Amino acid sequence: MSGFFISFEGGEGAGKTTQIKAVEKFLTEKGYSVVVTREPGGTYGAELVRSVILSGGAEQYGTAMEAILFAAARNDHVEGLIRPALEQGKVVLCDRYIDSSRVYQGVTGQLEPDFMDNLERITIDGIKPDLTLILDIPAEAGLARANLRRGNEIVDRFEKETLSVHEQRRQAFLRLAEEESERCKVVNAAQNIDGVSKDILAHIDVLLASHSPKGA
Ligand code: Z5A
Repeated sequence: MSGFFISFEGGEGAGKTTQIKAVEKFLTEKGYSVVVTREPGGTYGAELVRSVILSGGAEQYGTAMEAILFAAARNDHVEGLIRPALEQGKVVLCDRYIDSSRVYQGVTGQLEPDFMDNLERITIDGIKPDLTLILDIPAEAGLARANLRRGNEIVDRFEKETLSVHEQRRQAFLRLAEEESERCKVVNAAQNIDGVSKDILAHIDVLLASHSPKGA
């Protein structure tokens, strides 16, 4: 693998999509070939699964089934888009990845750690991010941003959950960052957009200093 893989994680409205655009511009200007993608989704099949899950269509089958659907979408995404892009020396910027499954299905979905670990191992087959940026913001503030942006559109399967569940997820992301501190960097996402970008780009500079993809 000669490219880089960077994932962006955090709760609703943390600013992942906004910051990915800034990072894409920064890296493209430096001459990197950048692929922006998201989960669930990123390939034709995974986008189909996305609409089933986020509409709430799979909720009736239980959390384990939803975890399996996220994993199926992820496997298609990894093999159809992420692995080939990394092999071509590209930089992949992904809006959510394994840590979202660990937090949403594993922690707040209360699925067995062994089940989650095995599912992840089989699904990603070695494709782990080089850097994961965890955008941290109090759940209430993130939801307020997401609500403002959504306007009259209906809330999705996960947004509709209680504030306390959203806050548990925030704490779970922070614990994960402590457990995998080499890979995961926490960024204060409650700052203004430029302040968040500045902190993110500082982490990316460190990554660039230690790697040099073929495509650059
Ligand atoms: N999910 C899961 O359960 N398991 C999994 O394995 C995976 C996912 C992969 C996908 O939702 C859902 O699937 C997600 C988890 C679950 N739960 N939900 N809901 P999604 O992709 O549709 O949505 P999201 O990932 O939660 O993203 P989001 O709500 O769109 O938030 P965001 O991308 O982090 O934020 P944004 O769109 O960049 O910004 C939101 C608004 O805030 C927007 O108007 C911005 O202009 C504004 N903004 C952004 N940054 C700032 C700052 N710094 N200050 C002020 N305003 C800002």
